[in-house]
Amino acid sequence: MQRTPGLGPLDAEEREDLARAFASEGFVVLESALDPATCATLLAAAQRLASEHDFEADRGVFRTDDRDAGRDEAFFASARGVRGFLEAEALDDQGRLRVPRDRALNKIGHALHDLVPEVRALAESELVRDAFRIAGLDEAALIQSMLIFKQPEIGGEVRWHQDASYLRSAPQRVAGLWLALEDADRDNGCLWMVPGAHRGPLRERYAVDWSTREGTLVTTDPTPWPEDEAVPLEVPAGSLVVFHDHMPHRSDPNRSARSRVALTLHAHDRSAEWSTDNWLQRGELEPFVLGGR
Ligand SMILES: O=C(O)CCC(=O)C(=O)O
Repeated sequence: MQRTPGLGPLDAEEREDLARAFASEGFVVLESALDPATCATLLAAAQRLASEHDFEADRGVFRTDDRDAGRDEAFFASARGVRGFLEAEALDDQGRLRVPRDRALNKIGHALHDLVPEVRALAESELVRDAFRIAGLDEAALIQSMLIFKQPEIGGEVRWHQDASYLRSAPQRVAGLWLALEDADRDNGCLWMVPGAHRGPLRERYAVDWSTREGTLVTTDPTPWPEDEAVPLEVPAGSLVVFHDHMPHRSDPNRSARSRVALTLHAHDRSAEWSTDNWLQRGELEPFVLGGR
């Protein structure tokens, strides 16, 4: 893991160092990548979007402990929109809300970079372009954005997974950015990653058969998750994690009294073809490509 304090665009030498660290470890952490004002703007946008969620009409939950059985039409459609998903523990046995509304959402996704001005401004920044270039994506085509809340006390676990299981291109050229909008530590459910484990196999594949509109998660390699080698990425607000699409990662439930809000962006290289059996299909949305320099 490498840490680089400092704001603003990276110079070519810094970017090359980080690209080398990324190739070796499968992720890099840039502390203070976002200034406090930008973090505050994005957090305020997250709160605004959460307050706009229609809890009467929409009680769809996002959880990762069900082998993705809960993915439905509304989930697939969120690839092209802005939709909130509840924490499983936000609802009681009867499906009634058991926490205040402002503490009920698990996440909002998945086209925020297209449709939410604050996220769009960040997505178009030099920081984001540089970060994807560290990951080897010279012309990043943005495909997914999420606000992940990890609510106090009920924030759900994100089980071990590799993003290439869900986001495939040919050739495989996908990377993720994870931005801490609040401090993240072991107590409130920080990310865990495994240095170098991006060189391991892809263990699972989630694909959608669009003729039946069924999604299925299939085990493609039985190699166990490298639990014993995992390191916690405890980072202050404003930190940016750039990670490889084969990097195994997870996050624990949040049983603390503090939330842990993060914003994620995913992209494939423009030169790679997006797989038609990915759940995430942008449909009529304009391509969102970050140019080279
Ligand atoms: O924020 C988290 O807890 C998990 C995020 C994640 O797994 C992802 O963006 O792929």
